[in-house]
Amino acid sequence: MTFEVAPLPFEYDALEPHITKRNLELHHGVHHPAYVGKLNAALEGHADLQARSIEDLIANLNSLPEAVRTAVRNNGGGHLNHTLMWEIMGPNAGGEPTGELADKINATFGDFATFKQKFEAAGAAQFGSGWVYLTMDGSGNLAIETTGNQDCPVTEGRHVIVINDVWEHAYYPTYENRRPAYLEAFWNVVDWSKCSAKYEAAKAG
Ligand code: MN3
Repeated sequence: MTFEVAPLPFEYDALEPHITKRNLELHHGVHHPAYVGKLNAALEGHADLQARSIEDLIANLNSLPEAVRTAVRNNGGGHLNHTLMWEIMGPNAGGEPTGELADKINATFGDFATFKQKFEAAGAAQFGSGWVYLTMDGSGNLAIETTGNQDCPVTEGRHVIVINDVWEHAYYPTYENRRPAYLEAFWNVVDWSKCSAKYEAAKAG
């Protein structure tokens, strides 16, 4: 078995004008598959590792054989991060979270507007390439965090609820160098029902 990029459940032009068709063609059609190709190349001959899920490999990164650990960290991390992001995006999305996730965001950050502001600020402040997340730990605490390159909070035992890519390739075709504009527009493509599903799954462990 080799890892594969799942098709998007919407067309490449479905997120316009927030993310252009060309931007998504490059990001989902070229960048993400490049990570998967390198991951598969690194795991050739490791049938035991190929049989595991990408979440399992990234969660247990530090117990993987040293010969493949860096390749899995970078390219497996790239596969998992992108997969998690596509899963919470959609057309006709945006708005606000509802139910328990909304309550938890309000209790943690004060209100939804403050949460968005802090998430955008964290994404803008991440130096160089990386990611910005809303995560939940094993005790149910929410936090905004960032990683560099393709590191993922799943390695640290946390669950990803909301995720955005701040590598230049994620926004340059639509926004050129204006990362803050992209971070602000991101909310229009977040499908909060999908984020709530991730929250419920995280609660279940
Ligand atoms: Mn990317």
